[in-house]
Amino acid sequence: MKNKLVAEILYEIADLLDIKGEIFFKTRAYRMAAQTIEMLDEDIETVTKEGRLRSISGVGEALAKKIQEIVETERLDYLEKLKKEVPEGLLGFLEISGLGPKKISALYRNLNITTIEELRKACVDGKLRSLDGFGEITERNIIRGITLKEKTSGRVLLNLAYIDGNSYLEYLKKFDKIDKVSLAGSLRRMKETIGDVDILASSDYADEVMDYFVGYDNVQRVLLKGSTKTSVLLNDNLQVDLRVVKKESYGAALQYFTGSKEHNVKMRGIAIKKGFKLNEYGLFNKETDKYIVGRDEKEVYNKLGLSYVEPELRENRGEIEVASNNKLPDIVGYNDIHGDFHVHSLWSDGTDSIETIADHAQKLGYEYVCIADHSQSLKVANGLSEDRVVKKIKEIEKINKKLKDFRVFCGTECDIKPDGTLDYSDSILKKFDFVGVGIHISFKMDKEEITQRIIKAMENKYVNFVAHPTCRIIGRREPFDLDIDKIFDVARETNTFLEINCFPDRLDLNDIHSKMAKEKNVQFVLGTDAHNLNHLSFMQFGIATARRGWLEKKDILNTYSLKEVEKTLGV
Ligand code: DGT
Ligand code: CA
Ligand code: CA
Repeated sequence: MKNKLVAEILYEIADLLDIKGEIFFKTRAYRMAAQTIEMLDEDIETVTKEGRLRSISGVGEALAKKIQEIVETERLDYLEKLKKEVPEGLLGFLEISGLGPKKISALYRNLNITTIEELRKACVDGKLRSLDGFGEITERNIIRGITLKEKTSGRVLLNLAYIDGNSYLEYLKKFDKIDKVSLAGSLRRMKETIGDVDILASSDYADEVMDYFVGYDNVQRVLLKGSTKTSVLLNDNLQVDLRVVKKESYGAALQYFTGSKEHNVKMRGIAIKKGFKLNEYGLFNKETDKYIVGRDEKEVYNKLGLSYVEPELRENRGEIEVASNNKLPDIVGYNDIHGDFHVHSLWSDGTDSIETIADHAQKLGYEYVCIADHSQSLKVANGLSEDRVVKKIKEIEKINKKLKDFRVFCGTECDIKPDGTLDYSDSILKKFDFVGVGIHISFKMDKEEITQRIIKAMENKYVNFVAHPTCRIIGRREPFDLDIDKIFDVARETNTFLEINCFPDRLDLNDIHSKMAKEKNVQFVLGTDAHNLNHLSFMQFGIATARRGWLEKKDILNTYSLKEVEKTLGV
C-alpha cells in the first residue's frame, strides 16, 4: 500500500506552499486530497492501475498525474523543486508545536529566520511580538515547542531540566510525610544534556508520597505508578522518575540512582572485593547479609575506603582510583565566583545598558563584570567600530567613578578572521582591560588550518582569552576538529586563558576538554556570554562544567577577588 506515502507527500507540498505564501485554496486542495487518500479503503496502486484516480473526490487532472508519478517512482519531481525554493530549516519548524505554516512564513519574510537557533534567540529577545498575530505568549509557546522537539530527539539541555527538576523538588519539600528528598541521576551530576529527571525521597508513607507526587500541577500524564517508583511526563514532555525508600537506605539509594552507571559498576566491584555487597538498599556483609551502612551517602563511600566523591565527578574518569588515595581535587564551589568575564551590552547585540548590567551583577554578589562586546566586522551583531570602542571606554570610566567596591572592565569578544588575524588593530586592542577572541564566521576549515587560526590569535600579545574555543553548539553544530593538545600547549605558553562558555547550548570548553587542559596547567575564565540579564544566571552551568572537569578555585580567574584580578591583569 502506498496510500500513506502519497498522503505524506501531498501534505508536505501543502506545507511548503503555505510557507511560500500560496493562496489558501491551492494548499487546501492538496490537504483535502491527502486526507481522502489517507482514509481510502482501497489500495491507491490498484486505483492508479485501473485509471480511476479522477474518481477520487478532489483529484483533478493535475493531481492525478502527480499521484501516478508517486505510485510509479515513489517520489515527485514537483516536491523536489519546491524543497529547493524553501530554506531547508523552515519545514522542520512545523514540528514545533505553536508554529503553523502562516507563522513560519511571517518569521521568514519579516525577520529572515531560517534556523532553530535564530528562532530561539528571536523569542528570547522578544523580537516576535512586533509581528502581526504574535505576542509574548506565542514567544513562550514557541520556546516550549522547541524544548519539546529537542526532547523528542532524545535529550534536553541541562538548564531546561534544571528548572523543571528544581521546581518539582521545591514542591516535594512542602510535603510533611517526606523525610529527605534530592535530585539524582544525570541532573544531580549536572551533565550537559539530560534524558530524564530522577528524584529520590525517603519516607515511611510511600503511597501517600506517590499520590502527592502525581498531584503536581505541571504533570501532563502519569506513565507508571507504584509504591517504590512512579514516573510522570511534564507538560513540556520531560519525564520525571520518583523513587521512595526507607530512611536506612536513603544514602545507598542516592548513591545508586545518582550514577553514573559506569561509576556504580566500579563501586560494586570494590564492594565485592572487600567482602561486601552494595545495592540501592545499603552496604551489606556478603556472607551474612548483615546491614552495615546505607543511611548516609558519605558513609557508603568511606566504608569502601574512598573519600566522598562529588556527584559531578562520578563518570568513571579516574575519580574512584583517586578517591581511594584520598587525593581528589577540592573542586570549585557554586559560590566561589566573584565576577563574569563575558557579557554583551547594548553597545553590540545585548539588550541592556552597561549601568543596568553592573547593577545586576552587584545584586548577584559580584565584584566585577567584563563587558565583552563584538568587534567591528560582525555587523549582524552590531560590532563596535574603533571609534565606538573609544567612546565605550569613556562611558565605562564614567560609570566606574560612580561605583564603590565594584568595577566594570572594558573587554571585547574580538573576531578571529579566517587567516588568524584579529578584527582590531593592536593600537585598539591595547586599550581594553581584557581581550577575548573568538571565531564567528568561516567555520569550515580543515584541522591544521583551524588550529593555526586560533594559535595565531593567541600569539598576539594583547589577547587574554579564547571564547568558546571549539565553537560547538550542542545538538546543532559539531565542535571544530582541533589539534586540542597543541591549543592547550600554546595557551599555556602564551598565558592565554581558555573560556568555559556558560551558555547552556555551548558549555565550551566541555568537561572532558577542561580536565585535559587543567592537566596541562592551562588557566580558565568563565563567561556567560549573556545577552540579557537572565543569562547571567547561566554561570552555574559553567561552574558545573568546571567541576565536572575537576577544576579547582586556583584554575579559574573568576574566583579571584577584584584586587587579585587587577593585579593579575595589570589593569
Ligand atoms: P539520563 O537520564 O540518560 O540523562 O542519565 P541518568 O544517569 O540519569 O540515567 P537513568 O535515568 O537511566 O538512571 C538513573 C541512575 O540510576 C543512573 O545514573 C544509575 C542508576 N542506574 C540505572 N540503571 C542502572 C544499571 O543498570 N546499573 C546500575 N548500577 N545503575 C543503574
Ligand atoms: Ca535520568
Ligand atoms: Ca530515570
